[in-house]
Amino acid sequence: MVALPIDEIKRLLDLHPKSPSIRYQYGTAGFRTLGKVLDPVLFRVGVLAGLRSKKLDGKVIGVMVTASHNPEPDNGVKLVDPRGEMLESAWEIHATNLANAATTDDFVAALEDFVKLAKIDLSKPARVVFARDTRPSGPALVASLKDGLQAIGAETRDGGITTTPVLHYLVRTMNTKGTSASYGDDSEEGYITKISTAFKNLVAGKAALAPLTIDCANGVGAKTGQQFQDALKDTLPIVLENTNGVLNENCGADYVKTSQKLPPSLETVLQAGQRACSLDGDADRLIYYYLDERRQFHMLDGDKITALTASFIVDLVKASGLEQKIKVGVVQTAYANGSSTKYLTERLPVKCVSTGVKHLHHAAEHYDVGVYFEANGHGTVLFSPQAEDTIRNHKPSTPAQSTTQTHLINTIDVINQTVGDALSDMLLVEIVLAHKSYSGAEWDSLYADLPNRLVKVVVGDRNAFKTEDAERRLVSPVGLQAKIDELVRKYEGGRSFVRPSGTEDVVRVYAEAALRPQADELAFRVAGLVYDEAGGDPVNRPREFL
Ligand code: 16G
Ligand code: MG
Repeated sequence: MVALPIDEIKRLLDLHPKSPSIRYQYGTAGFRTLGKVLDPVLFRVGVLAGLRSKKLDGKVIGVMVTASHNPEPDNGVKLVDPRGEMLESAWEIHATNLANAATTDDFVAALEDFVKLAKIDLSKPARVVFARDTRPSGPALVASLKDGLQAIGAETRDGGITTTPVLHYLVRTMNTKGTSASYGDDSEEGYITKISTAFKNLVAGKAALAPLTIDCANGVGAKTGQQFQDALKDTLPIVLENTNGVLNENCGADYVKTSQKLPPSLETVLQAGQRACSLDGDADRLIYYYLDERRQFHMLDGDKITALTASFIVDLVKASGLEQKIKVGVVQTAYANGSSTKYLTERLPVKCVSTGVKHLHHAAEHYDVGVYFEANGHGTVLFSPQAEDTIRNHKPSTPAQSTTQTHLINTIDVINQTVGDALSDMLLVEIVLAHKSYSGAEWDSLYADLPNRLVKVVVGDRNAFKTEDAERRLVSPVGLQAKIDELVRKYEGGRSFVRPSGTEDVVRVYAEAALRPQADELAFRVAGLVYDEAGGDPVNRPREFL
């Protein structure tokens, strides 16, 4: 029996003491908080990643150090499972427990219990690949992570500074290397080459694409964006903006989606009619937009990306003669605009699940081809292994079918199936626009978004808010849902729901209605109900919560 290297763990852990006053939680997006308090967490995550790999017989586990779209002083860390998917949820609680062990002895005791409980064979090897985004707190946090990995004796690979989706790609390719399920070459160059080659194949013979402006959120997407720029050259002229200012400040996908505005830095850059898109800080979210002739801003969010790309894939499946064998379905969350859900349900099976990538990803795995995007721009397309085989082995009966079959195969390669990938998704969008000869306005006209509004309410205890039906209804506090229903009935096209955030200590209120002022009013009135319910101080009640 191989035992835990207790002395080595203790020696290194003592270098990363935990403050007794801080409680950490492995939430929807891993651990995420101020970068300066994360040092002890990174060490412990290193140990846990090693154990996760041992548990899975030495398969490579990924660790990404990022806080995505959050402000620059924040940071975070999340684990990636062997196929490039999020850490199995059952382990989240163990991550939380280990991160909160108060002293070195407590940590070692918790570790020993966990190894027994999870039946981890410590004689197995541990292999971990890690990467970080561009945050200033990154290098020190990675150093702490490396101590944790050393303590558990893991074999490591440093993926350097790269996007979250590249790290997920590395995990998958390292684990499938040399097998029939090989996902590509296990390097960043392999990633760029695989995707850009498929892109070039798909736009060959189409009219030249107009330049595309990318707002890089001053994040790591600028680096990967540059690599695509070099690989694609004139096939897709790329203009990179917001490449080295303050991360996520007044720019990026989250800024655009939340404020429903153009990043101010693009105001002088973007011409009317020209399309542009924003990435978030770790390049796993994508929002498109354009200005019309009157320089009015129009946003094309995750829902519009679903509508565009899902119909493209459905058309290719049909044209290849595979309609009977391959069913395409869509996964959304309650945040999907009501118009998008209507548009999609008229055409395809659509499922609604709770917020968070892992819920969407798992639901999408149930279709032959599952297209999922959150309205915030995070998403991808999953092809089941059987669907992929069917597509690759299909015997076309006409030259036209053969062409669309090749298009489908290239589409599979352009997509990063491990996780939402802003740059790969962006290229997929560009392919569809090229194939359909759509401008941004034509794409936008697939359906008209219902005006909507998202409001945050600070409450004493967000855990008092519990939901059901994919977060569309509140079960607790008791009685609040009935009040919301009563209010919603007064608004034409009204819909509203309330859920506790998984990443911030707030409750979120979403509302939509046929007209802009009504959507705003409904959101604020529901927020008022939440505020009162949570015992908010009537004197300081925000004025807009009517
Ligand atoms: C995290 C989730 C994202 C979700 C968001 C909701 C992952 C990798 N990311 O960023 O999918 O939309 O949280 O945040 O799962 P909220 O719970 O604060 O509204
Ligand atoms: Mg992100």
